[in-house]
Amino acid sequence: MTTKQTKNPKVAVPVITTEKTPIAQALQNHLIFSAFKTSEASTPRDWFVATGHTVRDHMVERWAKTAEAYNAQDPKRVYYLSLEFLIGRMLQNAALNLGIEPEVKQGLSALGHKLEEVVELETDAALGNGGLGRLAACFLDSMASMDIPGTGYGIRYEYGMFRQSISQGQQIENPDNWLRYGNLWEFQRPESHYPIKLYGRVVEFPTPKGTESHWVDAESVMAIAYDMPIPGYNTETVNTLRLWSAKAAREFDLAHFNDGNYEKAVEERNAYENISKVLYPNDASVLGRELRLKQQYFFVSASIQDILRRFLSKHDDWTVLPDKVAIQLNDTHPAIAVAELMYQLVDVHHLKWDQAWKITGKVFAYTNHTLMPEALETWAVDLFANLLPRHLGIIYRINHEFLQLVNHKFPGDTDLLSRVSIIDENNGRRVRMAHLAVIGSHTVNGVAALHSELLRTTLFADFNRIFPGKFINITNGITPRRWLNQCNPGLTKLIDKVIGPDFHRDLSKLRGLEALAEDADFRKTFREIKRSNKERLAKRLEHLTGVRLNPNALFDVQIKRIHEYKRQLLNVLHIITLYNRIRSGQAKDVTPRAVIFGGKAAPGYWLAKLIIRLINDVAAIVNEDSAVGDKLKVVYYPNYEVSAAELLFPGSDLSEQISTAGTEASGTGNMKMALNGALTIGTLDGANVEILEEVGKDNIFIFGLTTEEVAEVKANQYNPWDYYHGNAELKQALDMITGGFFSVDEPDRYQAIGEALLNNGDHYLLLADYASYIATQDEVGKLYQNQEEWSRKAILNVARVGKFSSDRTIGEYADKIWGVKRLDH
Ligand code: 62N
Repeated sequence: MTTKQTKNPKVAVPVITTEKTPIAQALQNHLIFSAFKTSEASTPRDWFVATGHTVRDHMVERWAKTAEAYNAQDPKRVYYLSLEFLIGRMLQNAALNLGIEPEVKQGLSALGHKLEEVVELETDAALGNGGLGRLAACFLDSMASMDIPGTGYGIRYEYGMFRQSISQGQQIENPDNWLRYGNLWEFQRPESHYPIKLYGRVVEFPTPKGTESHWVDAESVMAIAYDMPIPGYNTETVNTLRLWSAKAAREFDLAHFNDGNYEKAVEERNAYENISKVLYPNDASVLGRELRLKQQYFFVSASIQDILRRFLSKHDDWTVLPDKVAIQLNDTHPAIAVAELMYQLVDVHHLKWDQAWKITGKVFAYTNHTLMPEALETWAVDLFANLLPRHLGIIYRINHEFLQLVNHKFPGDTDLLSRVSIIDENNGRRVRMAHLAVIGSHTVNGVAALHSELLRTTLFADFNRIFPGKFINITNGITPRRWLNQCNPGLTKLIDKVIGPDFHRDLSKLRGLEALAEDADFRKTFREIKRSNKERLAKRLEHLTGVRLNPNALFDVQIKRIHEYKRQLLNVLHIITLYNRIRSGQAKDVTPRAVIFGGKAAPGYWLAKLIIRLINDVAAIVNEDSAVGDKLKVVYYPNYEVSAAELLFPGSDLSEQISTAGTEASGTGNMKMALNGALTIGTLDGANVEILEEVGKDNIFIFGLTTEEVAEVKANQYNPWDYYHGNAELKQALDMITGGFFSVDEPDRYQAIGEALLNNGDHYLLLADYASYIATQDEVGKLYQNQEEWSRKAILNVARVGKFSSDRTIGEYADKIWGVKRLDH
């Protein structure tokens, strides 16, 4: 028992700490006091509630202490602004990070329950699309684990990423009502709320000190904070993810209510509260909808107000702000923050423009995640002017001063001015958010070495001349807690046993495994673990799809969002090629393969949905063909999400990372696969390049054109027909798709795929890379027949990918961008 002083204590109130309560006891108490059930009446979900509360109690004590320590030490803090945090489930991760997983397991088992079953009852928090959102979640874990004072800011979407089901081979989208049964991990903070202005107009007032701008006649919506604890691994630190929810400033319009017009009375309220209703499920092309800009401004304005309130509670000198606050922009989605900080400093706190701009430029840094032109956010000036009139004015002034600077540095280069302007004048006047982010930030980083180099030489080449040194690389990483410890306990225990626990703090220590690749006994144990992970996966797949996989087959896995550039279709062409070889008797001793796909298509991305349908149509034919048997199976894992990934990565043998060189910024699934002992078949794209550097060329299967070669082929009038006519297997596979072999009831179903690949220029060069891919897949199949060699290489992969821990990544952000230090407890 400890004694805690409250502000005005009449008596000192003793606080009973969780240390004193055995976990089994706490579980039973919570079953009664939190789930309100007796043991006899309890359902499995009640045990989830009891377990969640028990683990949560251990977290909140440390959470409060962390907040106190930050408050007392007032260190520089980092704020990670992101429209997406794809955190998945919390229970097991929290228990693991807090170091109480074994006790929770024991406690449950003493009461007749299994932790593995209890954790399955938690709904994923799917507040993100894919890699970008998951990266944000890994970063939160690493910041907490490294005692870095870091806070995430985002939106508490009422509906997260849609849930995918597959019906007659096609994707069906269902709403993700993740809060239906409540959320154990969130704490509403009604005291932390801010008004957010929208619409209205700007009036200019002359004052003795110059003109003042006032944003007037604006509408207002409230942002209410919900906090989620982020426990560090093996440390006392528990950081915070603060998510904003929209609430109408008044419940409803009483005038309408009194008139008896009840619908009208709640309509307006609903319109405001829709701001935090649902995550946009587009992950590669921007729609330009007003509601999306509202979401962006809503969470950015609330976050900046919150950050400044915290700063002002300790300081009154604004020049100190950059010594206390670092703000990271996760892509351009929160880039309006640059204008919002200027608005707060100049209009609300009355700083001079020049001083405010100096401060702003020292606070922000921006991470770019894509080179794809269709994913670069721009807003029509008219839409912007209507919703955020004052911010458009601020952006115009930022732009004006920036263009003056450019003109001074490169006099007379008017083309350059129009290329770098924040306003694109060539497509009906649009605000380019990436330009605002670059100009308003002191540092801009790409997410893998190749990607960062391409940023400097292509997308941001002009800016790199204007701001030399601003553009750096920080290669992505993944948290080893979730992506090794938690999802692969068998492998983790084995590693613990042979090299000791140091790798938990420093993943590069996995290098200690290298020598064991030569040890036949070790290889055997390693294979047995992989085998049991594959059995676990096969069991789930059979339950979900009815397709039964042979765990002896090579599990060939491609799990990621569906996109033309990621080239799931190239994988399909390989499957059809194998199928044709088997049917024609050319594949007598082919390696049995199970090809597994998973991933969602954006609901409006018609061709991506057609690709899903093709995969399922091909699967239906191949899986039913008695001439094929166990040699080839194809399955689609429905509703790929974080919790599914935790099952899929450990159960994979082959990692498909086959995007066209120069298109995938980094990839992070590639890292998760290698860490769990899968070999990669991949192009020299994104972080694959660095995985190759780490594991060595003998332990990875690289194929296809390089980025330079892609550019060259495209410059020399690439003609996919040449490849089609030049390769009989390719021609046969494509003809089967377009000729209706896999869609007899509707022979034209896949015409559009033929069009994209042959008549529309095959933008992602599938045909150019086909032969190289097939030849490399043949080598993969051959190697798999030598299980000793295969496991030797797989072990070397595990041993050599320690670089890709997000702890390393966050260490680099902390040193090179944020200037923040680890906190002492
Ligand atoms: C991924 F603005 N990006 C990269 F609405 N984007 O593709 C991957 F259109 O290579 C990286 O490894 C990963 O980031 C982490 O750096 C990504 O996931 C999105 O999800 C996204 C979401 C919305 C938009 C654009 C992109 C929008």
